[in-house]
Amino acid sequence: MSKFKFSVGPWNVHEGADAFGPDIRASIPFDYKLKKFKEIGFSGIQFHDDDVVTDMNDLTEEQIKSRAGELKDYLDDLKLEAEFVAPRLWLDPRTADGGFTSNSASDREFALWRAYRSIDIAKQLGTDRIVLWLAREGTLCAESKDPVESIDKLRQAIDAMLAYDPSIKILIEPKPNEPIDRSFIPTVGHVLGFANSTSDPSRVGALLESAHAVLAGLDPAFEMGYCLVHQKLWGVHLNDQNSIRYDQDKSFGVENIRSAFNQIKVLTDHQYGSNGEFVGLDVKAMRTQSLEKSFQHLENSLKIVKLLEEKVARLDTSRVNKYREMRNYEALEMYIMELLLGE
Ligand code: GLO
Ligand code: MG
Repeated sequence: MSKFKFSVGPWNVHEGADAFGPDIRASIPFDYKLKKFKEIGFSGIQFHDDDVVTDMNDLTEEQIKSRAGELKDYLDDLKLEAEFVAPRLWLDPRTADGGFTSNSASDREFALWRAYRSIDIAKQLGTDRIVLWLAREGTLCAESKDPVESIDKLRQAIDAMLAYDPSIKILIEPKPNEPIDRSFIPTVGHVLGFANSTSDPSRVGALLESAHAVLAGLDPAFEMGYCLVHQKLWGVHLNDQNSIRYDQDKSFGVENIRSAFNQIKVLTDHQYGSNGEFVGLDVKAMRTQSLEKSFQHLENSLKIVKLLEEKVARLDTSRVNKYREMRNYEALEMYIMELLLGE
C-alpha cells in the first residue's frame, strides 16, 4: 500500500507524435482515459484549461464555466479529484513569442485571459491550484527580450492572477529549456526567489518535475528537498530523463534508479502529501508503443514508485547513521547499492 495519492494528466496518454514524425496511434477518448486512470490507481487528474473546455477560445466566460461544471459532475461520478488546472500557453499562434512575456501587448492580454479562465475552470472543478509551466517564457534569440523587464512582466501577470481570486495558489513548474532556448525561470531556486517578489509569496510555490531538474544538470531529489525546507513543494511530476538532451518524460526511475530512490526517500522522510498534495506523474509512452498498450508506462511508473517506497521502508536508518558517524561513506553507498539491487 502506498502512502501517496497519485495524479496524472490526459496528455500522458498520447498519439506518439514527436518533433520528427506525426501521430502514430489513434486518439483515445477523454472519458475513457479518465475511467482507465481510476482503474489503474490514480485518484487525481491534472488538467490543462483546454483539456476541460476544448474550444474555449470561442466561448464566453459563462459558457466556459458551465462546460467545466459538466466535467466536475463526471469526475464526481468516477470519484476522481481535479489536482490542478494549467493554462496551455504554448499551442496558440498568439503565444509563439511566449504568453506573459511576449513582446506583443495583445498576446500578453490573451495569455492573461487564458490564465483567468483557468482560474474560473479550477474553481468549477473544486481545486485552488493553478500550475504554470512557463513553456515559452524565455528567448529563442537572447537579445529579443530584456531579462529584467521580462521577469517584471511575469510578476505583473502573476500578481494579476493572485488579485483575480484571493483563494488560488500558483504552482510554477520550472524547466530550463525546450521549447525555448533560455528560460526566465529555469529551476525551483528561481521559482522560490521569484515567488518572494510577488504580491503574496504565501500563495506562490513550486511543482518540481524530475526530468526538468535533470535537464538543468541538477538532482531532482535535492531540488525537492530545497522546496520542502521552504514548505513550497506543492506538486511533483515524477518521470525520468537520460541526461541533458531532448525532453524525454520517461517512466519514473528507468534511467536513474538511485536518484528515483532518493526522490521517494525525501518525499517520504519529510511527509510530502500530508497537506493533501498529490504525487503526480508526467510520463510519455515511447513512440514504438502499440495503441493497446498506451497505459503501460503509467502502470510501470506507479509500480516503480511503490517498489521504491518498500525499499525506503526497509532502509535501516540506524545503519545509515552509524556509517555517517564513522564517516564511512563507501560503506553507506554499498549498503544503498545492495538495497537497490536486492541483496
Ligand atoms: C513539459 C511539461 C508539461 C507540463 C504540463 C502541465 O515539459 O512538463 O507537460 O507539466 O503542461 O502544465
Ligand atoms: Mg511536467
